Amino acid sequence: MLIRSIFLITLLVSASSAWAEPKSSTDKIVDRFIELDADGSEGVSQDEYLQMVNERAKERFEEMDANRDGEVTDPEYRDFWQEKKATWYRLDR
Ligand SMILES: [Ca+2]
Ligand SMILES: [Ca+2]
Repeated sequence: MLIRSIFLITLLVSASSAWAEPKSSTDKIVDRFIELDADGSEGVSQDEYLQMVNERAKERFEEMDANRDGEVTDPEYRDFWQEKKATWYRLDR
């Protein structure tokens, strides 16, 4: 059943790519950027861009502020950095 499903998905994917040009990695990145266009103007305004930046910064801050008291202390940032460093640079020190 699983193999049959995988076969059907593969068939559908290859059939759809027969008439659609495969997207380059740049196309995919541009598509993701253009998704920031919240008002449908076909362009990303500074406000639309800053909205995304602010959301990401807020998420990052909440990740750093382990005890959720609104401040990131030395040990909190140290822990955050150690964890991120290991993920980003695949180091374990
Ligand atoms: Ca826009
Ligand atoms: Ca804190």
